[in-house]
Amino acid sequence: MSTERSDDMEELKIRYMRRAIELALSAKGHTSPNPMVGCVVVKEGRIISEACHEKYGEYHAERNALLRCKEDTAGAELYVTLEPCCHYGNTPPCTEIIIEKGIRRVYVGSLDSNPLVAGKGIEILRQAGIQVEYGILEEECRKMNEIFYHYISRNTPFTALKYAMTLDGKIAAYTGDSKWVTSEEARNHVQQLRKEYSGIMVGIGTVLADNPMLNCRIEEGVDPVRIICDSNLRIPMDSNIVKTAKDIKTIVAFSEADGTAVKDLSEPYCRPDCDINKREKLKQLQECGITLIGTGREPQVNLNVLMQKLGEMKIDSVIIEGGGAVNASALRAGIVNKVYAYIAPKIIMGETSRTPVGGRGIEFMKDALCLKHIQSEMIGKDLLITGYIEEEPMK
Ligand code: AOF
Ligand code: ZN
Repeated sequence: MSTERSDDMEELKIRYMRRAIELALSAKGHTSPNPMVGCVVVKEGRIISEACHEKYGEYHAERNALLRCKEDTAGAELYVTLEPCCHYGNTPPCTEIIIEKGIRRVYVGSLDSNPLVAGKGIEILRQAGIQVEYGILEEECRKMNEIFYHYISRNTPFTALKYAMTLDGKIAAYTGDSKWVTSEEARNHVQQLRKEYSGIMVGIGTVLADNPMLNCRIEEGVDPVRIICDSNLRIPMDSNIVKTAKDIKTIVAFSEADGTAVKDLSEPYCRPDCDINKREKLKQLQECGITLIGTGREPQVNLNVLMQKLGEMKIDSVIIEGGGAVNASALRAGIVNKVYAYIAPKIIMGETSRTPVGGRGIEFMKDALCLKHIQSEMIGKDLLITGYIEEEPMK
């Protein structure tokens, strides 16, 4: 084959995979805890069908594309952003329908690290005489499913810390006024993130100070599960969170220090030495539709225990939106994987004005948490810096 021709083919593969990625991303916020996957079927240099995995529990991208195809698929090529599955889950294996429909060649973006698949999907296709090539736009395919790749191998949520601060590192004026640090564009960007993450977590301090809703206020948005870290059950019964808990799934995580314990949602949910007020508060919160998670007898919510429990509840990702105390605890506990820092070109001064991460802090610069794979972009007038943290608790 001439070099020119093979260059053209490489270009085509990239073009079709790019289209498959686009399709995958169109289902953002609807597939959790499954990955986003897109698929394109090509015959004689023409796309004859395309689809994505639209919703958790429903058909996968390949099955959708092949079933919806109006033309004969025999001898066609299939582009898919993730290795086709070969197991019976909510749906039958994609490898089966790919073989059945006479596909000649399969191009895969990234391998699936679900232990039920992990290379076996490709092997089965090859055994059936189908040519398989993988690794096309691999990095992009992996990155778009960073939540899935984390969750499938650890069973705890992929966790991001998000904050917005001024150029001099403050999240509010000394009076506590924080409306607004960043521009409308940046705040809309945060709404998009809320659609991508299954859970949103704040500390009780934020609930008491701002009385937030923590919902997703964009068109076709999906509300994340709200998670409040409230060691001593201080959340007001008339707060927006409690008042809307019947409509938006809400979890309150608390400390079982004085004998409180929630085993399940039926009584008795307290140990005999539980403080009577706490017992009453738990009952009231439960009646409002709130799920209660006790994380052990330490005085503060144990974030590692909480993450395990959230993982068991199929919450594959959490975005932490402060305040400073929870942010610091999360970093100390080593549960933060990614940071989104929005920086507004404003200077507000004030020694006592609050900063995004509180806590005791570190003693020496050499102990700083360092981020890697840093990226930056302007969102309107504000700068967004993202980066990843090694999964190790701080000393
Ligand atoms: C694919 N194409 O579009 C997706 C795949 O419970 P199930 O049946 O939905 O299976 C979920 C698993 O299947 C998920 O963990 C991942 O390994 C794979 N997802 N595979 O071939 C798709 N969404
Ligand atoms: Zn599948």
